[in-house]
Parts: sequence; structure tokens; C-alpha cells
Amino acid sequence: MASSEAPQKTFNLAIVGGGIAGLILTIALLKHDIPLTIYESAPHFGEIGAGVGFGPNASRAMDLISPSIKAAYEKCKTSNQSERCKDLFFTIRVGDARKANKEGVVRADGTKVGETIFEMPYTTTWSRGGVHRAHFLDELVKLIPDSVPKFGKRLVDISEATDGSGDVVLYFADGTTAQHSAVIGCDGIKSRTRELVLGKDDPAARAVFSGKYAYRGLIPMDQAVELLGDEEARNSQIFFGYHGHVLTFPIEKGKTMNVVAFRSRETWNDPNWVVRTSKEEMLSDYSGWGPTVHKIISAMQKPDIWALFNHPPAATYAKGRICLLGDAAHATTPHQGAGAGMCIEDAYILSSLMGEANSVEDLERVFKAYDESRRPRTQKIVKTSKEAGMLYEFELEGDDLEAVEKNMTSRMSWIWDVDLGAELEKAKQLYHGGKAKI
Ligand SMILES: Cc1cc2nc3c(=O)[nH]c(=O)nc-3n(C[C@H](O)[C@H](O)[C@H](O)COP(=O)(O)OP(=O)(O)OC[C@H]3O[C@@H](n4cnc5c(N)ncnc54)[C@H](O)[C@@H]3O)c2cc1C
Ligand SMILES: *[C@@H]1O[C@H](CO)[C@@H](O)[C@H](O)[C@H]1NC(C)=O
Ligand SMILES: *[C@@H]1O[C@H](CO)[C@@H](O)[C@H](O)[C@H]1NC(C)=O
Ligand SMILES: CC(=O)N[C@H]1CO[C@H](CO)[C@@H](O)[C@@H]1O
Repeated sequence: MASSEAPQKTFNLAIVGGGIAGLILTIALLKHDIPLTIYESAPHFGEIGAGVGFGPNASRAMDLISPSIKAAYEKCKTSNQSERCKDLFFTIRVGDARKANKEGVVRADGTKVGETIFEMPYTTTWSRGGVHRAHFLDELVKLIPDSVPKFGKRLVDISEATDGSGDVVLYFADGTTAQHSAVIGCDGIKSRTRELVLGKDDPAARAVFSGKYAYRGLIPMDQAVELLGDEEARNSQIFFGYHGHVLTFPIEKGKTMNVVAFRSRETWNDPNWVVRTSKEEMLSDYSGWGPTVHKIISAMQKPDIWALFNHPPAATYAKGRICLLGDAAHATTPHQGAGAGMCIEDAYILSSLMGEANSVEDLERVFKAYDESRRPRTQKIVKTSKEAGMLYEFELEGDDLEAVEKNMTSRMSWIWDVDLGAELEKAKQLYHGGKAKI
């Protein structure tokens, strides 16, 4: 896909990890004619069969990187809400019966458990919505030449080349090595690259339990409509409660209702972050909740528990010729639906800066400018996402529904309405040594 007129850069990059971040970054760098190789530990590219949602300006970022990414996204978009709800992020309800009085009423105006408290609109009409992860990844893979990825390559270490070039040497678990001008770690929440950038003893090197876990499951839409009615089943809902909240939204073009049911606990000791559970265990976790949530939980197929971890803030995303991007840099809880969106923004900014670089001497300056421009916004996502989870579970503003609504309706705009063009201008000024205007 590299155009033949532009001369290739004199440097050559290694990308570690071929998830959403690694693939989008690759497509973005190829647009700038930058030679690179992806090293992926798995035997092939792959994602899980769950949904992932993108906010309005994440789709704008795709368009800015490449219309073909945006096209892949539009092709895979699966969550179609009804005409009335198409501009709503979520409809908010109270799911926990312990919030209600004897009559089942949760608010002075007579609103009952399970009924709408408020609707949370998007603040812009840019394209947004969920995709099936595996389908989206498959579409991205089609945009990458076969010569770019190398599979079965688990990175274990990185060192500086001894030939005086300043290059990095990557060491893989299969005993092979590779030499590149620089490396970008897109190796996800359990990133080895992150350990190498921050140092193994840095407490920020590894993710920590966020205090919440989630049951994830699917319900065929016909059954969901039978249980909840058309309006509630086909549109995105959040049910708030004490130390728990439940999310439902349509996927697979409205054929399936996706459920993510969250609960809180202090610690997570199982070395596995995803464990099988039983329906009984799940139901007892929501005793005290209202009939709607019980119906949803009872109907979930094949429930898994996912422990939710996130990264403590890293002091930097770059060290010498190594740099972190996506979850490797800033893995977050999912409560603002913005983790994957941040990967795309990262890829846009880093690839555009790379496009300005002429030689290997420029690479460290690119990484520095990228780090400075992306770190504050992406670390704010991790922090506010954790707060959002607490807000939905009456742990931030308590169970004062007015305060909860006020907080919720004003917390997403800075994520959705970002002016990425202006962000890039600031990053370019940092790169070229000028003082960034805030
Ligand atoms: C429950 C849940 C729900 C979410 N929902 C949303 C949502 O609705 N919207 C949203 O925007 N975000 C969401 N997110 C966040 C989103 O899933 C992530 O931000 C995104 O998938 C991260 O992509 P990535 O490419 O950085 O990492 P990953 O997808 O983890 O990819 C890392 C890749 O690196 C490879 N790898 C790992 N280690 C090595 C190594 N040593 N050597 C070589 N290769 C290696 C892995 O095999 C993998 O392919 C959610 C997250 C969770 C947990
Ligand atoms: C979603 O799209 C499907 C297929 O295009 C359609 O059959 C269905 O009615 C749509 N659902 C809603 C709620 O608009
Ligand atoms: C929401 O709560 C967070 C955390 O307490 C706070 O920083 C923020 O200012 C609140 N927002 C509003 C609009 O109340
Ligand atoms: C509401 C909106 O569209 N916000 C921003 C989305 O991103 C574009 C481009 O970066 C901005 O111009 C918009 O202001």
C-alpha cells in the first residue's frame, strides 16, 4: 500500500503486538511509507468474540489515519439502536431494589426500580457505536501486506545493538533475534515492553486490580425482547446499584443483546483474569436487585468472570528507542468505553510525527513529543474511567441520583469532543522544539 513515489525512510521499526493498537499503528505508518515488522506472540492475529465500542471522535481518528480503517469500522458496526435512541449513549435506570422505598419508588417523582432515571445523549453526531472485535480485526488484517507480520514471536528482552548503530535488538522466546532502529510496544495490558521501559521494580510496570470484576454474556435478541420489551432490549441501558452495575447493548446488527454485569470487591488473587462461573453464583451476587436485572442475569448464556485491571500512571511512555502505545502504555477499565479509542488516537499522533522524521537521529525526539502530548490525556482516561465505575455503583456521589446525573452528563465531552487536529499541531510543535500553546 506504500506509494511508490515517496522515498522510504532510512529507519526501520519493530512493532511488538498485533492487537487493535498494533494493527492500526501499522496501517498508519505504512501510509507514511515507513518500513516495519510486526512481531506477534500468537500463531495468528486474533481477537475475542465480544463487542467493543468507539466514541464519536475515535471514528474521526480512524478517518484521519485512513479512510480504509473507517470503512472497515463502518462495515463491522453492529450496535444499531432504534430511531428514537440513536443519539443516546445509554439510558440510565436504577437496577438495585435496595435503593427503593416500600412502593418500589427510587425518586420523589415516582420513578420505580428499573424505570428510566435519565437519558445520556452523545454530544456530537460523529459516527460511533460498537463493533464485533474479531470481525473488525479481520478487516484491519486485510489492509496489511503479508510480508509485515511475523508470528510465534514472543518478545522477552531488548538491548542496544553492539555495532554502534544505536539500533535495538529484540530477543524472542524461540531463541531468535531481530535488529531495528526502534521498537514500539503494542503488547497490551501485560506488556513486556512496559517492564523494559519502566524497569521491573517500578510499581507502575504492572497492572493492578481495579476493584471491579464483570460477568460477560449474551442473550438472543428475541428472548431479550420477550423479557424486557422492545425498547429496553434493543437500546443501550445501564442499571445502577450499590457496588454493582449492569450494562446491556445490542450487537450483531441487533440480533443479540450483550450483557456486562459488574460487581466490586477488594482484591483479586486468582492468577487468571478470566474464570468460568455458574449461574447460581452470579445470581447470588445480585440478590437484593430488582426483577429486571434478575431476568437479565438468569438469561445469560455461558457466563465468564473478567477481573478488571488497570495501569498505575507511568512516568514516561518512552525510553531511548523504545516506546509504548495502546494498552501497553495506559490500560484502563472499560467504564467510559474509551480504551480502544485511545489506541487509535495514539496511532494517529505517533504515525504523523514519524512522518515528519527524516532519520534515525529524529526517532527519540518523536517518542518524546508523542509521550508529552499523549500521556496527560490517556492517564486522565484511566483515572476518570475508574471514577465512572464508582459513580455507577453509588461509590462516588453516593446514591444521590441528582448528583450522579449531574456528574455523569458532564464527564464524557472531553473524551468525545477532542480536536485531534489541534492535538497533533501541539505534538508537532513539541517535536520541532517550539513551545506548545495550550
Ligand atoms: C471488559 C472490557 C471491555 C472493554 N470495552 C471497551 C469499549 O467498549 N471501548 C473501548 O474503546 N475499549 C474497551 N476496552 C479496552 C480495549 O479492549 C483495549 O483498550 C484494546 O483492546 C487494547 O488493544 P491493544 O492492541 O493495545 O492490546 P491487546 O488487544 O491486548 O493486544 C496486544 C497484542 O500483543 C500480543 N503480545 C502480548 N505480549 C507479547 C509479547 N511479549 N511479544 C509479542 N506479542 C505480544 C498479544 O498476543 C496481542 O495480540 C475494554 C476492555 C475490557 C477489559
Ligand atoms: C438493526 O438493523 C437490522 C438489520 O439492518 C434491522 O433488521 C433492525 O430492525 C435494526 N434494529 C433497530 C432497532 O433499528
Ligand atoms: C464528578 O466526580 C469527580 C470525582 O469526584 C469530580 O472530580 C468531578 O468534578 C465531578 N464532576 C461533576 C460535574 O460533578
Ligand atoms: C463535536 C466534535 O465534532 N468535536 C471534534 C471532533 O474532532 C474534530 C476533529 O478533530 C473537531 O474539529 C471537533 O471539534
